[in-house]
Amino acid sequence: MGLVIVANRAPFRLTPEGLAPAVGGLASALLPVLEARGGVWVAAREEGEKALTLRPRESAIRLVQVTLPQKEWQGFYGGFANRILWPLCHYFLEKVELKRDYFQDYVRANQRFASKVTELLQPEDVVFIQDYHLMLLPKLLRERVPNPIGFFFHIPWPSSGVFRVLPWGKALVEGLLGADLIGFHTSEYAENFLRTAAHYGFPIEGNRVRWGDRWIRVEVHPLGIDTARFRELVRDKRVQEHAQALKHLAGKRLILGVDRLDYTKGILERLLAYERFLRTHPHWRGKVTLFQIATPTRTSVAEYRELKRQVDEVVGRIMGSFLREDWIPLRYFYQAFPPEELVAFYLAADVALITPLRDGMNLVALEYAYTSEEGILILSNLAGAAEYLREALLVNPYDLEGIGAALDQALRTPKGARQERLQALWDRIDGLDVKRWAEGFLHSLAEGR
Ligand code: GDG
Repeated sequence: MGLVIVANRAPFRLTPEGLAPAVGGLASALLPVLEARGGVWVAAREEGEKALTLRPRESAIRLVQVTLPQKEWQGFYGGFANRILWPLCHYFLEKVELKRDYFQDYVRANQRFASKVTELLQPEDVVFIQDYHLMLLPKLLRERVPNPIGFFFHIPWPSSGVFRVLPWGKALVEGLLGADLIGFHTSEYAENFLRTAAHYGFPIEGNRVRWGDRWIRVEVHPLGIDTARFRELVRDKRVQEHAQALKHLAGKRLILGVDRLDYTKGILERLLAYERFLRTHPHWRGKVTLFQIATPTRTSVAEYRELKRQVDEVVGRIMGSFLREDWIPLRYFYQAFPPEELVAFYLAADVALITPLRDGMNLVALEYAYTSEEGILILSNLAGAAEYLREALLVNPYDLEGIGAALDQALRTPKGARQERLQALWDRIDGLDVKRWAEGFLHSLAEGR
């Protein structure tokens, strides 16, 4: 049976050296699975953007792009996805810009995807649709083809009271109900979805929603990481050497943050918490240093440029207040690193400070806990991952003093206790392996029919 993955973005990006895997949770999760099974990946392409062509020897997968006219792309992606669904699902209501034009473009883009997928679909194929960009696609496809359709929602499904702020809420829920199986990272999101569907009048029985004579299943499938690949990277001599070099460069206890530069990730709040920590815990001055990697993202959206400006300002202020001849309190990297270098950062860090204000799952937390040998993970209790990584030090990401207290606690935790926590986390993360996630979801999709 062939697998057709449909997602907004392709799992590759163009670099001066050629094609490289895209940065982000989705590509990290699905590329290994599709490469192992073979199949088609369908993704959008903004008109004018260079088409991506995969040579057979570069990959076992076939890439098909759906070209969207520029204006439509702006409304669909820049508008409906990034200015409406993303902030709403992460509970940033004040950032939601409800514009009808955005919804029109979202409908058109989803229709183009539907035509393309219908065109290439073989009778035996299974369709696996990804994320909030394509919420109308399951229904559009269900009207045209009988194939099994799975849908996975990678970001939080908010409480039904928040979701109902959307004037198009019912249409979006109906769009999803074209699928046979809808997956979420956590039970909280699945329950929120069921309540939302009930609000719009759909009968619910257990974890199933009825629409006419169809029953649609809602399940929890927490996404994990490619554990084998990370084990390999940790054993790589060059990665270990690089980690040593980073430790040397830091010269102090190394605290690490890694995120896309997105307001949901709580980078600004984390920097403010660190600034406050240095003020209120003066004995740690000169003994710790924070490395913050902020990967550029959605730079065409004004909101993100404004966030960058605010982050730059706080970075400057921390340096201005605390920098000493013999101590650099903060190193801020506004760039993306290759995976080997990222893992070297993980290995070098004594503490990872992962404090999103909301996050569907947060794979960085899993990657750090899995690769670290004696570090400690401080994790936001508002990230999906917190439902699974119980041995992390959980914090409220809005509570700046609480973050400082957790930092102090983490830095004081003896090696034995840190390793005990890690050991438990490794077992949990082994259980969340990405291949198991995809296979588990696809198995359930096949079984349910
Ligand atoms: C969405 C949801 C959900 C980051 N910087 C670099 C880099 N990364 C990689 C990390 C990780 C991925 O990007 C980020 O994944 P997250 O899960 O942390 O966050 P989102 O991108 O927001 O992903 C999220 C996810 O989808 C999956 O469902 O968990 O909640 O928001 O794999 O390693 N990779 C490289 N260089 C970097 O500088 N190579």
